[in-house]
Amino acid sequence: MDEKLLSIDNATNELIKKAQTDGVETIWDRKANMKPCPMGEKGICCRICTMGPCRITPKTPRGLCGATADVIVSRNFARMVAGGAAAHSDHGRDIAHVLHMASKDGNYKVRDEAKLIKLAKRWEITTEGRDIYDVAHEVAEFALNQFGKPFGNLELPPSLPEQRKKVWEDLNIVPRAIDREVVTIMHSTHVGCTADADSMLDISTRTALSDGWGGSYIATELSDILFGTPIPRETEANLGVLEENQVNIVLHGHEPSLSEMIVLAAEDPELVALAKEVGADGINLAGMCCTANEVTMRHGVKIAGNFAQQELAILTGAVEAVIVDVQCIFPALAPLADCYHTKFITTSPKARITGATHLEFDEEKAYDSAKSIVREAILNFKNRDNKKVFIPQTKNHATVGYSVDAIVNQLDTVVNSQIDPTGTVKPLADCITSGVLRGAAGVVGCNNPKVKHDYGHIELIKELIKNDVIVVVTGCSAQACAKAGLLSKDARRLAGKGLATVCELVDIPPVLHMGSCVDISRILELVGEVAKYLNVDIPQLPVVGAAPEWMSEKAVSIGTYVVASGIDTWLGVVPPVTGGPRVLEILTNEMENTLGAKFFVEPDPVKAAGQIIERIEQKRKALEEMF
Ligand code: SF4
Ligand code: MSK
Repeated sequence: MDEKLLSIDNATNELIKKAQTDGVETIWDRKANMKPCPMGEKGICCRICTMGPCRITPKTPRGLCGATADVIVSRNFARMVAGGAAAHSDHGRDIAHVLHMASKDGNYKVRDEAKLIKLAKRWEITTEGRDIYDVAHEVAEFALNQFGKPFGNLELPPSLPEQRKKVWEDLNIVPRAIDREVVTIMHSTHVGCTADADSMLDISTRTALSDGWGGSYIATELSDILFGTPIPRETEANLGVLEENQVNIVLHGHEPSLSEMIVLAAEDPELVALAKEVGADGINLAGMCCTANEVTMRHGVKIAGNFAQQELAILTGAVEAVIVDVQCIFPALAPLADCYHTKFITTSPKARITGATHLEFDEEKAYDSAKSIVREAILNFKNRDNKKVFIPQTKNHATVGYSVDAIVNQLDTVVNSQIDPTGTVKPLADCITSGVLRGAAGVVGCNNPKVKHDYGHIELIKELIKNDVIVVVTGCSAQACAKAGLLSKDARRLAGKGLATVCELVDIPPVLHMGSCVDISRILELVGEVAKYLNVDIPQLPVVGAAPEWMSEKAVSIGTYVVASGIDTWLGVVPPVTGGPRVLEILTNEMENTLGAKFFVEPDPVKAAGQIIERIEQKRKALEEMF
């Protein structure tokens, strides 16, 4: 591997070169010029009040108010959790509002009635003899109440093992209403409130749990009800999926309420005809970041790339529009789009960006709204400058869409044949207890230019599957795997003997695509169900989490709820907490005593894989003694 290359992905390196030729900048140019603040890196800069900013140094060990390094670091950490939990959960709330407006003749419909009924029963909502949309609206209202109910705790999903709940009860970290938890962090971190790192981290953990087992969980379940529960599908990934003779539209962001409508609109005969009229062969949709995961797992829409590649899509000169909603969108896309013909279209009042074309998506008139957005893209085809076009030829095949239901069904049909389907996680639990699979890893999260693009994800995952650890992926990690061919069934050749045998028998790739960032709730559900089946608590399972290239506040919330769920988590990028010795001690050591899991920080993915395998083997040993 050429050390000077910024990515392990050819398409990315080719387009970084094109950026130089075209005289435009990318995230990597800005990274080269940026001098990170050493205080910020350690988390010891406080801007909470205007007596500061206060920076902790040997000469100034306390802020003006007397806050210590640990107080400042823990407050900064808590605010990252609040930001992440707010983003995920507000996404969940928006989907609940969409379910609330769903109707038989409307734009949004119920696509998975069975899942709706199951959820209604769980929430004790009457289903018998009722119109399915009346049930849907009551389910939506119940979900919306989880955000702001004044009393009581969050309704926790049944996949949460009782033992785990007890741990949270004993630590007093069972989440209450989701908004309340986020607000509690903002209040507690205000000047003059919490000044105790231990307590701040407890509050952070409770808030993160309201995201993972609350807001994100709601986002996933209600999206499945509205848009269908994913099943395995074939697709392709990388910027090579863009087409020279088609109107290329890149869908980027997170919430499927927009992207689902764009998918429908792009098939509208009127718009397909318009595309032909302007000289294109058709309309080609490609996804980016989590929107890519949402639309590929439900429709097989091709994946253009992950987080770090968003500018590169515009750099191909072949994209008529980048349509975005919320989260993970570079403001840099606006000035970059000006250098090409691409229309950069924002659609959400929550994420307006200076320089972008804002076409607000109106959920009340979702289909018409989506059609006008797609029309803008089509009409822009005539402005494409062929001299500026370069579409890399790199793309790979991938199988995507492994929801929990899909995994259970797949195991059932193959392992038990159609004669004796269990409809449970028994076959998976058997593979783990027997040792055919050594364990499982959930590898998730973003790209971060502190790490060679995609290297952190791919090296780690290759090592794990080689050692018979089955891997499930979401977010930008899933797209890295799709591009690297790891989501293809052919990738079995890279797996160890046990994993390869299971993959062969069950007809799955060694790395399973489970969806977007909010769909980490699917991973929690799967792990929770296996633990319940074996009647153990989650930390007893040989299961780990990893975020090798994480960058967002959402990732901080995710890491925290994954650890609090009892799953050891490896971070490939050092979090801004190293300036707080007490905070560091709790996160990387003491949490194991209280929550049964902790954070590990290891930037080298090969070393991280070694540590993960060692940890998994320790847990296996204990588990084998039990069974
Ligand atoms: Fe400084 Fe305290 Fe204000 Fe933070 S809250 S800026 S440490 S005075
Ligand atoms: S999109 S949070 S860059 S995974 Fe969910 Fe990707 Fe990270 Fe955004």
